[in-house]
Amino acid sequence: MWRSPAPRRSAAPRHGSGRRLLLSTPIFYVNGPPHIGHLYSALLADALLRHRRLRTASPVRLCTGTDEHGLKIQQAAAAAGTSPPELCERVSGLFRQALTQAAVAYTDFTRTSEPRHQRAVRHFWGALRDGGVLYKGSYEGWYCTAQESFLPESQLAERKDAQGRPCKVSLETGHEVHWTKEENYMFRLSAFRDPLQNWLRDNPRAIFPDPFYQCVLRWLDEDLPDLSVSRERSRLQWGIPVPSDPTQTIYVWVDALVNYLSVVGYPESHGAWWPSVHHVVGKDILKFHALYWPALLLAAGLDPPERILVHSHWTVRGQKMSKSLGNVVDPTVCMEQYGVDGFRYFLLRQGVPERDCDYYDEKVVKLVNSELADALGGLLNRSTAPSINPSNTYPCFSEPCFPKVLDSREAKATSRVSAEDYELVAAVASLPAQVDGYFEGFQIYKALECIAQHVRQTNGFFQRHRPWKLDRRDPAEQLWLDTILHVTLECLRVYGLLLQPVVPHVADKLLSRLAVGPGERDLSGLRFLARYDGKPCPFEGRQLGPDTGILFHRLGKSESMKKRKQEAEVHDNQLV
Ligand code: ME8
Repeated sequence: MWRSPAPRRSAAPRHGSGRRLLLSTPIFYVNGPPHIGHLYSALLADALLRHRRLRTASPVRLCTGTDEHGLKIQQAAAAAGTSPPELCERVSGLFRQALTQAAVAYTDFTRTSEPRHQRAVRHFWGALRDGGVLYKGSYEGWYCTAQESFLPESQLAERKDAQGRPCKVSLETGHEVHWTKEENYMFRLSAFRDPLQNWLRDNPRAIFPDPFYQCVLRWLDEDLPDLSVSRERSRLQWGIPVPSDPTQTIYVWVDALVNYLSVVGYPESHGAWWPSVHHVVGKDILKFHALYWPALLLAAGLDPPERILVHSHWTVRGQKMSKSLGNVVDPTVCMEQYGVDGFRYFLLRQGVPERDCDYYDEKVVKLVNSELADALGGLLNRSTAPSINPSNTYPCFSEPCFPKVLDSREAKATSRVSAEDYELVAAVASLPAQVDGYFEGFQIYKALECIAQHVRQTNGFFQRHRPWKLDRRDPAEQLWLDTILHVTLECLRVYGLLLQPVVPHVADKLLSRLAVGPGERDLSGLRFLARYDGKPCPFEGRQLGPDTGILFHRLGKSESMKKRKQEAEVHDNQLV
C-alpha cells in the first residue's frame, strides 16, 4: 500500500498575486499540423501571461512544445514514408512558427525528444520506482492509438471497418481500437483515490471551470484501475526506454506530462516554480491532467499543480474537426485572412471554456468588423480627427463643464452632462477591476464582451453630444468640446490598456496614437479620468502620437487584406 510521504516544502511562494507563476499549454502531437484548437489553447495561456505581466512584476513563464514520442508518431512517420525524427523536426517547426506568427509570447518550448527532457523523465521514473508505486503485470485491453490510451468498454462502440467487418472504435475519437496484451509496468493509481479526493476537497478551485471539477469528482467515485505506464519495446521503439529495463518503453503520457517539470529544471531546480503552476488544457485530456498527473506527482513526492484551467472544443460548422472530414481549419491561413489580432480577438471573444463553440468564417468577419473595426476603430478615428481636434493634443478636461456628482441621478439640469454620461464614467472606472476578475476566473470572453459593451456605450456618449457640431470660436463651446474629447480619449486609453493581452498590435497602435508611453501601459497603476476626481492628468495637453492610419481595416476587401499584411510585416519587426 502506498503511503503519503511527509509534507514537502516548496521554494515557490504559494499565495498572493506577487508570486511567480508557470503557465502551460498542452504539448502538441506532431502527427499533424497545428489547427485552430491548438492555437486557442495557446492564446488563452498567452492572454493570461500578458495580463499577469501587466498586473505584477513577479516572474511568469509560459511553456509550450511538442509531444514527439509514442505509437501514434511512430505510425504517422511510417505512413508518411519518413523517419520519426524527421517528422518531429518538421512538424514541431510548424507549431513553433504558428505560435510565433500568432504572437504567443511563450518563454519555453519543449520537445520531448530533447536530452534534457529525457533525463528528467528517467529521473521521474526512478522516483516512482523508489516510491514503490510501480509493479510489473500482464496487461490486456483495448488500445486507442489516437488517444494513446487503453479504453474501458464504456468508452467503446461497435462499427464496421472499411471491409465491412465488425470492429470496435473509441466513442470519443471514432478511431478503431486494438486488443493489446502485454507485460507492462503498472502504476498503482488505485491507491490514490483518497489523496486525490483530499487534494480536490482542499482546493475547490484547482480544476476550473466548476463543471470540470465536478466531473473529476465523479470519476473519483467510479472505478480507478491501475494504469499501464510502459509498452513493450518490440512494439514501440520510438520513446524513452525504461531505466534498467531496455525491453520496455515509458508510456508516452508519463513522458509528456513530465515536460511541465523538465522545463523548470527538474530534478535540480524545479522547486523555484513548482507547484505554482497553471495548466491550460482541452477537456479531451482532463483525465490525464486531473487524475493521472496529480497522482503521479504525489507518488514522486511532489505537490499537484495549483490549477488546471480547462476549455471545451471548437467545432466547424457544427461538426467535429477531423482530417477525414477535411474540415480542419488552418490557423496560419486565418491569421493571413483576418489579421493576427483579428483572429486572436475572434477566438478569445467567442470561445467559452464551459461549452463547445462553433467556427465559421462569416462569424469572424461579422464580429471583428463590428467590434474592432467599426466600434473601437471608428471611435478613435472620430475623436482624433483633425477637423475636431486640429491641435492634435490630448484635450483638457473642464471641471465646471463636467461637475462631479456623487450619484448619477444628481445630474443638474444646468449642466450639459446627462445621467447616462455619469453612468458611463462610473462604468469605465470600475471596468479594470471587472476585467481583472474575469481573467482571474478564466473568463476572458466575458472580459472582452464587457469591454465591447463599454466601447458601444462610449460611442453613444460621443454621438449624443455631437462634438462636430460645436463652434470652436466660442470659448465656452471649446471647453465643452475639449471635455467631451478628453472623456472619450480617457475611455479609449482604458480600452487600449485592457485589450493589450488579447490584441497586442492593435492596442499598441491605439495607445501610441494617444501618446501613452511604454512606461504608462501597465494595469497596476491604471487611473481613469483623474481630472474628474480633481487629480492631475499626466496626458492632458500632451501632443498626440502620429496618425498611422486606420486602427483595424474592415475585413472583406482585398485591399484591406493587403494593407493588413503590410502592417503585420512592419509590426513583426517591432514587437515580440
Ligand atoms: O493531447 N478545440 O496533444 P494534441 C479546442 N500531446 N482545442 C483543441 C481542439 C479543438 N477542437 N483540438 C485540440 C495531446 N485542442 C497531447 C497532450 S500534454 C502533456 C500532452 C487542443 O495535439 C486542446 O488543448 O492532441 C487539447 O487538449 C490539445 O489541443 C490536444 O492536443
